[in-house]
Amino acid sequence: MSFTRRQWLGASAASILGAVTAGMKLSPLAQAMAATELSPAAQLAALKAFSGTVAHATHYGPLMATVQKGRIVKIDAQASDKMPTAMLTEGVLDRTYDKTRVAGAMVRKSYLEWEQSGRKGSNKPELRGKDEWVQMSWDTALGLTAKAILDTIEKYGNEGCFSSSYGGWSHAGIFRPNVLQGRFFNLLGGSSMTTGDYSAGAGQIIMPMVIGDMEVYSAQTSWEQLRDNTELVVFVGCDPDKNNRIEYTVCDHEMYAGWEAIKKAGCQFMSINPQVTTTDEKMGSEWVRIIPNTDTALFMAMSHHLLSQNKHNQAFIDKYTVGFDKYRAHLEGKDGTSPKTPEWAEKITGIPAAKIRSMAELMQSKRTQLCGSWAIQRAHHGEMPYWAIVNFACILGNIGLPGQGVGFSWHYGGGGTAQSGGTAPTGLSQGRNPVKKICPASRISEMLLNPGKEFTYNGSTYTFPTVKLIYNAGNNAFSHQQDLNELARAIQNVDTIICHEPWWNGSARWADIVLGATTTVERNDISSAGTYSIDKVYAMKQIIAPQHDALDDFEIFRRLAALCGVEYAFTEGKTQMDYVKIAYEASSAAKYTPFDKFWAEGMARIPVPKEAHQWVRHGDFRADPAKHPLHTASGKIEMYSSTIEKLNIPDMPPMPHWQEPGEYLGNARKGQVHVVSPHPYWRLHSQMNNSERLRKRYTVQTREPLTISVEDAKSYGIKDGDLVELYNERGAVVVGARVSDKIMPGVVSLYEGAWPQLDSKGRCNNGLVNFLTSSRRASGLTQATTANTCIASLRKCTDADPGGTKAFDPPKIVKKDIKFEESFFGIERAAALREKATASLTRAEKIFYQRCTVCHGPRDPAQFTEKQWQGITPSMFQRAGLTADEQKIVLDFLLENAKH
Ligand SMILES: Nc1nc2c(c(=O)[nH]1)N[C@H]1C(S)=C(S)[C@@H](COP(=O)(O)OP(=O)(O)OC[C@H]3O[C@@H](n4cnc5c(=O)[nH]c(N)nc54)[C@H](O)[C@@H]3O)O[C@H]1N2
Ligand SMILES: Nc1nc2c(c(=O)[nH]1)N[C@H]1C(S)=C(S)[C@@H](COP(=O)(O)OP(=O)(O)OC[C@H]3O[C@@H](n4cnc5c(=O)[nH]c(N)nc54)[C@H](O)[C@@H]3O)O[C@H]1N2
Ligand SMILES: [Mo]
Repeated sequence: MSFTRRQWLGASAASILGAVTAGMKLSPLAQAMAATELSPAAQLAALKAFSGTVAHATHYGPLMATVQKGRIVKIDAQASDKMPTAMLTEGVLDRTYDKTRVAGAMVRKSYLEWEQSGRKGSNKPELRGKDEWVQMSWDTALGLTAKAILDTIEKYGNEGCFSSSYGGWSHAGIFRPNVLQGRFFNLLGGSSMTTGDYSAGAGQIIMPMVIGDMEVYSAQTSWEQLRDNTELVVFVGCDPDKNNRIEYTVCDHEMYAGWEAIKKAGCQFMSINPQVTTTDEKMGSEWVRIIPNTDTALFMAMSHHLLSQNKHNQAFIDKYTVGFDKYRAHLEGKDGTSPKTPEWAEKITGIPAAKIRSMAELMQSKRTQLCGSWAIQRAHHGEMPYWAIVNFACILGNIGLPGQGVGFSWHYGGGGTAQSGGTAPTGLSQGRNPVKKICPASRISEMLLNPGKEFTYNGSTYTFPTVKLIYNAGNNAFSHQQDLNELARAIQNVDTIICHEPWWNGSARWADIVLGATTTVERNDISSAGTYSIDKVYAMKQIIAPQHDALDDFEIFRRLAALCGVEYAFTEGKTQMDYVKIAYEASSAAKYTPFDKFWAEGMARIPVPKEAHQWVRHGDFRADPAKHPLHTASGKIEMYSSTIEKLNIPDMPPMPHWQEPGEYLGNARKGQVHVVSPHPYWRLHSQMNNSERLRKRYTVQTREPLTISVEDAKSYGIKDGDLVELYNERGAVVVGARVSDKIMPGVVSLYEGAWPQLDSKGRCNNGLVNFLTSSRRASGLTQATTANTCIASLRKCTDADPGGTKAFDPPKIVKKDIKFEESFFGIERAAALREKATASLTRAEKIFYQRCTVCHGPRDPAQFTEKQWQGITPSMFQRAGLTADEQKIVLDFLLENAKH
C-alpha cells in the first residue's frame, strides 16, 4: 500500500511539463505520456512549482485557473459559460484552501479505542458529531476500513453493509465516488443500496404509470418552440433561473438566452408558488400565492371548472387517454366525495374561487405550457399534484402540441435546450450487485430503526436489511436526510460509518472513519455539458497537487481493492488518465476532435442538428398514438390507473385525489408556519457553505437566512436581521430573518444544505433545515422524501450562543502513529468473497451494468415492469450511447428479468 506511481499518472501534463521540461513543445497527449514516466516525487514537485493557467470544469461552470507556484490565485469562467456565477469564481477557490479541509485519514477517537480493545464494550456512537479525531497513516486507516467491511460481511452478510451514496453531486466527472464505491463493493459481493433519489422520488415512480416516462429526467420541448408558439407559461413551483445555476454535468448556462427570447416574443408568465422566485422577477410572472402542498386541489378545481363550462377537449380525451369518466365522476362528486369546485379548492389552497376560474379559463384560451417543479412532489402525497397536473393538461387537450402541454424538467439540466443526440463520456461501471436489499432514498432512518421490517415500493414488497456499516462517498447524508435528530439516533444502531470527504461537514463529523478526499481541481477527469443537450465535452484537468495528505477517491478505492485482492478487477490495469481517454474516445465529440486537441483546448463540441431546435415533448405520441404508444399499461395517458387500483395501497388512490398532508397550514396550530426548503441560490446543497466570500452574500448574523413575510415578522415582533428560532417536536434551528414581501404570510423559506453545528441548547446554530423536516414518506407506492411537508413554530431568538456559527471550525484532531499487526485486519477473509463475486456476466448484463449504471446505482431489472422499462430506457440508452444492437440486447435482458 505504499505511495504508488499510479496515483500520479493522471497528473496534469501541462502543469508538470511546464516545469520539468521547460521549453519543450510536445502535444498535450505526448506530455501526458511523458509525465507518466516521471517519478511520483518529481510529478509532485512539478505540480507544486507550476505557474500558468489550467482549464477545468465543474457543476458550477467551466473555469480557467491562474496558478502561481502551485497555488490557485484566481479563477475565471471560460468563454463558453454564458452566465458565470460567484460559486465558480469564488466558491471553488475558497473551498479548496478552506480550513475545513480533511487533511488525510481520520478515525474517531472512541471508535479507534474500541478497535484497539478488540471491539469490546461500546464505540460510543452517541459521541458522533462531538468526538475528537485521530489522524493516522493511510495504511492503518484503510486497514481499519477493510476490517470493518469484512467484520460486517462475516457477521451480517454483504447486506449488512449499506451504501448511502445514492447520488453523484460531488463533482461533474466520471470518477464519481458513488460509482467507484459501487464498483469496489460489487467486486466483494455487493452491498445493500439506496434506490431512487431525493430529487424526484415520487415523480419517477408515478409518472411512468400515468404517462409512460419518468418525465422528471426527460428532455423538454425546445425553447424555440415556446418562443414561436407559447402564449402562457405556467410555473408550478418551478424556478429555472435558480435551479439551472448548476448542473449534474458542467453548467455553462446556455438556458438564459432561451428564456429571454421567450419573454421577448411576448409570452405571458404565471407562477403558482408560495414565494416569488428570481425566475419570476426576470420573466415578470404574475404571482399566484398557494398554500404549500395544495397544488392537487388547485388543478382538480380548475379541471372541474372547465368541465362545468364544457370547455374540456373531449376529442383529445377520447383519442389519447383512458379513465376520464372515473376521474370526472370523482371531480364532480358523483362517487360520494365532495365536488371539487373552485369554492372547495379556495378553502384548501387559499386562492379565491373566482381566481381559480379565471386561471383555468386563461390556460384554456391561450397556448399554454405547464412547468412543474420537483419541489411540489417532495411532499406528503407528492404523487398527486403531478397526476392532477397531467390530467388537467389532458382536459386542456394540449399535450404534444408545439410549445404547449406539460413538462417536469424545465428547471433542470437546461431543460428546453436542443439535444445533440450524442453520447457523453462515461466512466467505470459499477458491475452487478448480487445483494437485492434496497432502501428507498429518504427511508434510511426507518431502515436503521426497523431491521427486517416489510415495506412496499413501486408495487413490490421488500424487507429492510440489518445494517451495521454505512459507506458514504460523495454524498452528504448527514445533511440531505430529513429529521436529522432521528437519523442521529438511528445511526447509533450502526457499528461503523465510513465517509470519503474533502471537508469536515455533517457527514464527516457524524462518521467513524473519514478518508480525506482530494477535490475536483486536484485530479484529472472529464465531463460533458448540458444534461439534455450533450453539446460539449469538457476537460477537467488537474490544477494543483492534492492538498495536505488527501487522496483521490479512485486511489482510495484502488488501495482498498488492493488490500482485498481485487485491485486488477477494480482498475483493469488502467490509470485514471487511461479512463479519461477511453471515455473521450467513446463520446460523440471524438468524431470531430482528436483527444490531444480536446485536452489542450479544454473543450470539444458535439454538433446539435437543426431539427433538434424544433423538438416537441410527446410530439410523436400526439402525431400518431398507434405508432408511438406511451409505455403505460394502456399505451395512453392514464387519468385513472387500473394498475394502481390493483396494487391496493391504502394511501395511493388510483387517480388524483386530494389527501390532506400530515402537516400543512390547513391542520397547523395557530401561529405555526409552513417551512419550505428549496435548493440554495448560492450553493449546490451543502457544497460551498464553507466559502466565506459566498457566505458574506447571504448570511444574517453568520447564520442561514430565513425568508419571512412582512406580516408574520410584524406579528412575531421580528425585524430584518434579527435572529429567529424555528422549532418543532423534531428539532430547532437558529437562523437570521430576511423580511420580505415576496413570500406569503404563513410560509417561511429556508434553503437546504447549511452545515450542522449544535449549540449549547441542542439547536442547529447554523440553520440546517433538516433538523426540522419530517421523515414521513410520500406514500406506500414511492416511499419518497416529503421534505417540503413541514410545520414549525418560531420566535425571536434572544438566547443564541455568543460568537455566531461555529459550523466551520474544524474538529479537534490529534496526529498519532498508530500501528496494528497485519493479521489484526483479517484481510484474508476477502478471498472467499472475491471468488463468489466474480461469476461471469452475460453480454447483456455487461452492457447494462457497465453503460447504464454510471449515473445512479444499478437498478435490479426486477424492480420495474416490462412497460416501465420500455418507458425508462429510451432516454437512458441515448445518453449512454448504446447502438441499436446493444439496445436490443439490453432491453431483451431487462424485459426477461422484469417484474411480472
Ligand atoms: N429539506 C430538504 N432536504 C433535501 C432537499 C430539499 O429540497 N429539502 N433536497 C434533497 C435533494 S433533491 C438532494 S439531491 C439531496 C442532496 O444531497 P447531497 O447529494 O448529499 O448533497 P451535496 O451537499 O451536494 O453532497 C455532495 C457531497 O460530496 C462532497 N464532495 C465534493 N467533491 C467531492 C469529491 O471529489 N470526493 C468526495 N468523496 N466527496 C466530494 C461534498 O463535500 C458533499 O458532502 O438533498 C436532499 N435533501
Ligand atoms: N442553485 C442550485 N440549483 C439546483 C440545486 C442546488 O442545490 N442549487 N439542486 C439541484 C437538484 S439536486 C434538484 S433535485 C433540483 C430541485 O428542483 P426543485 O425541487 O424544483 O426546486 P426547489 O428549489 O426545491 O423549489 C422550487 C420552488 O418550489 C416552491 N415550492 C415549495 N413547495 C411548494 C408547493 O407546495 N407548491 C408550489 N406550487 N410551490 C412550492 C418553492 O417556493 C421554490 O420556489 O434543483 C437542482 N438545481
Ligand atoms: Mo436532487
